[in-house]
Amino acid sequence: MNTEPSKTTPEQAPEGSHRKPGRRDVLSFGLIAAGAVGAAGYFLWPVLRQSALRTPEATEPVVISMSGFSPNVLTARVGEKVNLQLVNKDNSLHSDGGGWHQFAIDDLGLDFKVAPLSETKVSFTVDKPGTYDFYCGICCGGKANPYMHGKLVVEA
Ligand SMILES: [Cu+2]
Repeated sequence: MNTEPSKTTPEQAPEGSHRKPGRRDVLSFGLIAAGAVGAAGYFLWPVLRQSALRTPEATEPVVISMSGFSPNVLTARVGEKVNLQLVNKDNSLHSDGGGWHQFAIDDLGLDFKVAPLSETKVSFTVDKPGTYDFYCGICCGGKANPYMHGKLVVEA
């Protein structure tokens, strides 16, 4: 009969590896989870707050500011003229880009710039269906800033 009190044997895991999660573990898990959710939200927010527009013939206002494009999803049809009124609500006191904004689509060779507190009408036609990324590369980290992007969906 073995009456020895239990002793650590080589097969047993070293002390500590099987401990129950303490307050610190729960806390750091919470912080990591909150950070992950926050980061996901940061990158998803431009997608989640998407508001689609539009009718092809009308001139649609697209307001551009430091917080992005509104609306940030545009739809059009192949071969139909897309008419946009780009509205820049920021003034020239913005140190980041001097208040200028841009509406650029690399794949279509489009690059429109809008001066501070001004508007400009632009139009273009797309002859290939697809989803095109538009962006402003002037302010707030430029193209790398997920807020300064939108998409143009062109249907056949
Ligand atoms: Cu901008």
